[in-house]
Parts: sequence; structure tokens; C-alpha cells
Amino acid sequence: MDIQWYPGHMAKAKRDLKAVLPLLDLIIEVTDARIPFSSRNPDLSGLIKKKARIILLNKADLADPKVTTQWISYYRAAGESVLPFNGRTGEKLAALEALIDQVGSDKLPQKPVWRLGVVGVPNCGKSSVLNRLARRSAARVGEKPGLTRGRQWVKRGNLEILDTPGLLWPKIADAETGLKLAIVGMINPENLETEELILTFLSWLQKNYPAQLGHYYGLGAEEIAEASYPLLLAIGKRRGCLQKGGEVNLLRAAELVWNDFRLGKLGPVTLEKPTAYPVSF
Ligand SMILES: Nc1nc2c(ncn2[C@@H]2O[C@H](COP(=O)(O)OP(=O)(O)OP(=O)(O)O)[C@@H](O)[C@H]2O)c(=O)[nH]1
Ligand SMILES: [Mg+2]
Repeated sequence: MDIQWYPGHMAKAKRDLKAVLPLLDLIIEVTDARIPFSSRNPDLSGLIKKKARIILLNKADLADPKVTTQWISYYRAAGESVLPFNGRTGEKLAALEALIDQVGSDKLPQKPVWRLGVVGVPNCGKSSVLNRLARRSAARVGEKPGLTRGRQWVKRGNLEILDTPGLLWPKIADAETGLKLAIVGMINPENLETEELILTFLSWLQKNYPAQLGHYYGLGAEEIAEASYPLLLAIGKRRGCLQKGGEVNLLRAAELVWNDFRLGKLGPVTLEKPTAYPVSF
């Protein structure tokens, strides 16, 4: 099921989170490294107050490593503990455990057991991170946002880890944020045509990642310099997204690009930088 973020859902997520926060000593805030700003919930800091926190830039394998480095500096400068992570492979798990140890020893020296909560917006990889830490498939992982229901504690050494409810609601402050959340698959906005979404995204990629885009689809500089509509037609034609009569099926072409992006085939892409935030599409 896809979450539409109506006020009712938001209120419920907030209620659930408020109910579990007193149980927790340490928070792992999972974000999507491709949209480190838009995948955070600005209300969280106020809710967790001075609790120990680690910010994970998850799905770092899909993000532009140069920009990830900028985000790490940005968060460190703000006094946060931050780490890039891959919830799918568990790469950097040892670094995460070391960071948990460091933050825990620092902030919770007198506690024998640290109760840790994994929180984040839909589909950012909370369950994947939990399973890595627990070293077993304790929580269900899936493509669809909002998959995890109910509360789960998992024990591991001196850690007790809570999977959910750790669902945060994305703050969709403007249309651009909505587009970014939709592109990475975090929300499924109604009234947004796939073709329109991907045309907007393509023109952003043309400006920001032209070489990667050209390389993956085998397009020349001239094609990349076209408007996004003829570019999408060119991609569709090249990839055989055709309908009866040999014309390009634009929806299929858009879905192909979207899928390629989500699988990381277009190469690492980050949609927002700490320096020039907000990035314009
Ligand atoms: N490439 C990549 N995919 C990841 C990573 N972490 C998680 N995923 C994938 O992202 C999707 C969502 O992961 P989950 O762990 O289910 O995310 P969640 O935050 O628990 O999702 P909900 O419970 O539905 O809100 C799955 O298809 C995962 O395999 C990562 O670091 N890299
Ligand atoms: Mg989950």
C-alpha cells in the first residue's frame, strides 16, 4: 500500500512516534542519500530533544559520492554524527557499529543496554538497516513505502533495537520537494503523470548529469542538449518503447527511465546539495 500523506496519516505517525520515543536512548535517523534534505522530517529534532542521534545517509550506493562527502561535512559542522550506508549490502556495518558505540559511550555511559530506534520516512531503508544491525531478517523489506506495521524489538549484544513505529512523515513543503520524493519512490502523488514527472527529471539530469545520461543511453552531446521531450522520444526509440504504428510510447519510455534511475543504472545521482539548497529542477 502506498501512503498518501493526508493530515490523518501524519497525525497517526506522530502519535506512534511520540508513544515510543520515551522508550528509546539512541535514534538512528535513516535518510535517503540522494535527497538528504527532503528525506528528513524537520519535526524530529524537536521531538527527540537531546537524545543521542546518528544520521544515516542510506542508499549511498545510488548517490553521487562527491555530494555525499559534502553532506557529511555539512552535518559534522552542525555537530551531528553522520555516516553513509548501504542497507542492501550492509557495507559499512562495522563503521556504523563503531559509531553507535562511540555515540552511546559518550551520551549513555551509565546504561548497560542501549535502546535504539530506527526512524525515517517511508521506503528509506529502515527495515534494511535494522536487519543489518540484527544480522538477520527480522523485519520485512520491500519496494513499497509503508510496508512495516506494528512494533518489533530485536536484541543484539548490548543493543535493543526497535524497528517500528519509526515512520516519519515527509514534509512536502513545495512542489519541488514533492517531485524529488516521487522520483526516489517515497511518495506516490496523485494527479502527477509519470510522463510529466520524468520529463521534469530528465531536464534536470541533462543539466546536472549529462555525461552519465548520455553514456547509459548511448546518446550524443547533441541529443543530450535537446529539450527533454525529444530526448525522451529518442530514448524510447532507442530502447524499443514503441506502440502500434512504430511511434514511441511516451509512458513506457518514461517508466523505463524511472526504473533505470531507481536501479542506479544511470549512475550515482544526488538531487540536492547542501551548498545550493534548494536545487532547482
Ligand atoms: N540500492 C539500495 N537499496 C536499498 C538500500 N537500503 C534499502 N534499499 C531498498 O529500498 C527498499 C525499501 O527498503 P526497506 O528497508 O523496506 O525500507 P523501510 O524504510 O523499512 O520501508 P517502510 O517500512 O515501507 O517504510 C527495498 O527495496 C530495499 O532493498 C541501500 O542502501 N541501497
Ligand atoms: Mg520497514
